Amino acid sequence: MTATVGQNAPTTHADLLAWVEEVAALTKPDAIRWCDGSDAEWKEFTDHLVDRGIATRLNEEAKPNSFYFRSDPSDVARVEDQTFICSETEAGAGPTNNWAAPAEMKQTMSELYDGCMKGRTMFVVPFCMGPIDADDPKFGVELTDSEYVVISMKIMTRMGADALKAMGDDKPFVKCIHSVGYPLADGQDDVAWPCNDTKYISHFPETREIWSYGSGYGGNALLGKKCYALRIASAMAHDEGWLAEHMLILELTSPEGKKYVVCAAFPSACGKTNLAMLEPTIPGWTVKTLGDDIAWMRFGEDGRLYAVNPENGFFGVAPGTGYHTNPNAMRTIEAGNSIFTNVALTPYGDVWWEEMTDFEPDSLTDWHGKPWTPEAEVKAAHPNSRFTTPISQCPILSDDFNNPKGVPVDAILFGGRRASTVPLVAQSRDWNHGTFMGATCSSETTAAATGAVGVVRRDPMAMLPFIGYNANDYLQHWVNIGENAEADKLPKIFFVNWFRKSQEGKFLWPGFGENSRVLEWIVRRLEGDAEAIDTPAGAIPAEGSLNVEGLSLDPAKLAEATKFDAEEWKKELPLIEEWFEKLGNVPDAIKAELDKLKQNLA
Ligand code: SAT
Ligand code: MN
Repeated sequence: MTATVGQNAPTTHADLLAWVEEVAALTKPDAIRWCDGSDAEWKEFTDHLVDRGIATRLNEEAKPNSFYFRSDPSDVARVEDQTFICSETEAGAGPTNNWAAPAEMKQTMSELYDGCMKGRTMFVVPFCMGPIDADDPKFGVELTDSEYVVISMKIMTRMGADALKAMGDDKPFVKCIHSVGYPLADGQDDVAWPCNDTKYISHFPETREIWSYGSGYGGNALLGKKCYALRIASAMAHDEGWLAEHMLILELTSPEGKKYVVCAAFPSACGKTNLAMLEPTIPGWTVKTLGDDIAWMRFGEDGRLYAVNPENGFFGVAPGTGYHTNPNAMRTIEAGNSIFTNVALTPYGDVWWEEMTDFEPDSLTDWHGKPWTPEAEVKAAHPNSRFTTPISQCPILSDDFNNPKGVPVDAILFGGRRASTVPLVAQSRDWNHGTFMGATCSSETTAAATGAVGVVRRDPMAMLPFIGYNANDYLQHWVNIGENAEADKLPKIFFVNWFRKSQEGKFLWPGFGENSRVLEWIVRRLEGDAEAIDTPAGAIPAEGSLNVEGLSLDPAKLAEATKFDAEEWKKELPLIEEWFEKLGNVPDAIKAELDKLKQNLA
């Protein structure tokens, strides 16, 4: 084993070699394979997966070079109960994360890892989050026993030989260990989706390590994504003075040809991927996308914040994605080279999911592998079924996607799904008020999740499950970023709510492409040429300042969608207070914003 690691390894990085050897000694794989991320390797792995019946090759005409997987029905989403921040102290993980002492968690997981890769190959997957030619590239290496993970990492990150080469002999990297937890005895047949009932997704923020066990799915297993690019990176960002955020990045060009960059954070089920790839309905405006999920924002030499998308692909929720909601996502997928998980399969060898088309196909194979017809009482695709697709295929990808310096951010949006209270758009007075908007970010639960519908949940900066340290320290970090920067160079912060409803329970605002009108108002505000009314909740569009030309919307509805209602906000106060009590140690600067809100409402 030692010889395999040392002599055939395509690197002389001593720390990496020693760690691979150590993990192999513990997990005891049959073989070790260093992955180079090449197309030949993709072909070899996907052929092998198809030959063993683990993946289905989709029809080449419909989805070239694309593959379909069905997970174990129990392994379909992130497992937040089993996700841990193992900081040195419990306070380090804060009131919003599960905590375990690092040594104890390592003991527990080492027992699970002992021999867990028997009968399998351990793949060594070097990757870089963000452009490899960045000033300070952020490397990682994932050791995994899942080929599904390897091919997914090829789509989602800059993975393979180039990343390994750039790591040189001694560049630091995040050590990511992943096992599905399903060793194979001699001669034992594999299953289509190996996993284990016992699952742990553990993060060690101080030592920049991630240990994952028992799941093959998405954010539990593709460790570059939420685990690294948000939880570990948020801890790095805290130490290094930047921001790692759960935000899309889009570039908006006005009819005058001026470019603006907007980053936006939304809790799940608010249409974040759709906004990232929006097709504006207003003439002369264009949107290009840089990312749909994660933004790393660092200060440039000019004192402005520059955003980079650390990822290299989209891992999007399939149901609800169609030509009517997100044509650019559809075009990205159609180019092929993609992976589909837990969607439905058509007799033609293509994929389908709810709301992809405005009709339901006559017959499908559902995500359980069972025959399905429109009469069926179950959904054909799992609500959290996914497409994994290269961002380079997105027809509206920004030219700056690979720019190692990133793009200067003009505006930050926080959003949520609220039937009442929160206006369509409001601009914060300043950075701390904007941070308060982010800290109190809330959304109503939808039928997509289990539990009661319509319950308001707080989700600070849409980061609740992704803050890799104490949430109060995270909010303080946002305040510090504002204190250490020149106010006029910082992005302006806005709050948006596409989901306000009338008394009759109907959406007041049409949403989707029409949200470009709100983006227009936002950039007009940046230019100082859109009129607003100051309210305790921020500056909202003055009558006539939101461009509704060509939109057939009842003016009374528009007024209701955009209005500030003091009575509604008075009811919001105790909810915010309750949330701050839960957090326990909210920064003074943010508490001061709550006091201001109270005074202004009185
Ligand atoms: O599974 S992921 O964490 O990658 C996606 C999500 O749940 O937001
Ligand atoms: Mn996300």
